[in-house]
Amino acid sequence: MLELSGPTLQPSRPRRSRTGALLATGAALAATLLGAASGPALAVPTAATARPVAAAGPDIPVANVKAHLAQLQSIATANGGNRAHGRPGYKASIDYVKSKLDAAGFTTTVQQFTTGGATGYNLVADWPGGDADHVVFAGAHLDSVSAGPGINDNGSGSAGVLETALAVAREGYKPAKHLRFGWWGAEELGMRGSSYYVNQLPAAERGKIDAYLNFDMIGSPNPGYFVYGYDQNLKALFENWFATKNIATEIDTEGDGRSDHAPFQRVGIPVGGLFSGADYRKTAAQAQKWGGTAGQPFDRCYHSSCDTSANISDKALDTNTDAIASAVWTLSGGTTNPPGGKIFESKSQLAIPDGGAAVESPLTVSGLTGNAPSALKASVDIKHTWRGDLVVDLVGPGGKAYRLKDSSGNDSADDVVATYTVDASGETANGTWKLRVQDIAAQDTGRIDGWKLTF
Ligand code: DTR
Ligand code: CA
Ligand code: ZN
Ligand code: ZN
Repeated sequence: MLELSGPTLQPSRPRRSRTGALLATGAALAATLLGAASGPALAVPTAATARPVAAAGPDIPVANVKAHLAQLQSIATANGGNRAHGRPGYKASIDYVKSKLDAAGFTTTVQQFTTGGATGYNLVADWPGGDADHVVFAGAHLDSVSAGPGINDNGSGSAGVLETALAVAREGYKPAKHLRFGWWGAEELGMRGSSYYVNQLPAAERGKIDAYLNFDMIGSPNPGYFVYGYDQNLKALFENWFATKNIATEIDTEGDGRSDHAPFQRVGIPVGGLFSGADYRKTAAQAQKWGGTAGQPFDRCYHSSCDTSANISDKALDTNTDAIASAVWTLSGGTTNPPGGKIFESKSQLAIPDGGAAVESPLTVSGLTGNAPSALKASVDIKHTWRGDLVVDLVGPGGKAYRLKDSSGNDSADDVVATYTVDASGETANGTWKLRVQDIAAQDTGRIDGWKLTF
């Protein structure tokens, strides 16, 4: 008996009559096999109408946000200690953020302008799709002061907005409204970059922006939780989110006109945003509700050389970034497909080499959002004598193999017609899935007749 090295080597088995094997019907076999899976034998769920559900924002891993801050710190360190307008560290910061967005599939635009005798750069990134007449816009200034690396002011806001944008791509999110993200230059000179952007924007385009959300200092080491109070709906959106986290908020009264929301507000665009505090001192009452140190500034390194990657409250950064994601998802009105509604099927036949290499039957999944469900159903129809020869795997778009069936040398029954349930929540739903089958023992042969996935 020729055995191949493979998933598991089968002990030699006595030859059996090819016609003498007990042939069970597919349904009875599936009933037998479904001990390995859940759900009724061969029950193929009807394609229930997918009921869109409001998509809540994902939790943004703060480690990802801090990784961006580490990059911005490295950039400042390599460029004279800052990322200020007109200095090489700023352009390097723009290049970093742009590279991440380009790789994630955003349409990016770098807008040049001149101020203070130097060239400045704005970076605007559009997520393809959504209603172009209704734009949800989130932004942050990317420049620092020349005195330091500007990790809290405003690497924190820039990184929080960046990671939210990357999460949109990672989740394959399909917003109803169009999503746009911006990183502004020369804010420290007086909102020069964002002012240039708004001034250059035709009135018709300004009218399409339903909301501009600004994030300037969201990781202050002695943090407060301040919400912009200019637009009542956007204020309430953030206040309600923080209330679900049992975090009391205050209205930001320090920042009036002091960041990049101001140019948008001046032309009548609804603005909102978050702020964790700068050089003002935390009161005893604020320390009572937020923790931290009363009598000390929210950020003692504001506009100083010590505004480094050590000058960050991870908790404030994490909480505020999750708030950004929630606001972006909520305002853009996207949906995700509920599990159990969408079926993708391959009816292609594929011969399985006898005692040979594994074969793979591909199946393209598209039009879904987010990740696959934790109870993804894979239904297979494999005609093959002596099914004990077969090893069957589901391979996700990311390349991970999920074992559906091991070889079982003495299992002399024919055919594998079964539905398996796998936790594929680590995979994106969209992409090319594969059914991988290997016959690891010579003599008995067969083919894949078809297979399907139910999300
Ligand atoms: N203008 C921002 C920081 C900032 C935003 N709101 C306030 C209020 C009080 C002091 C500073 C700020 C900057 O310096 O980049
Ligand atoms: Ca988080
Ligand atoms: Zn500043
Ligand atoms: Zn700032």
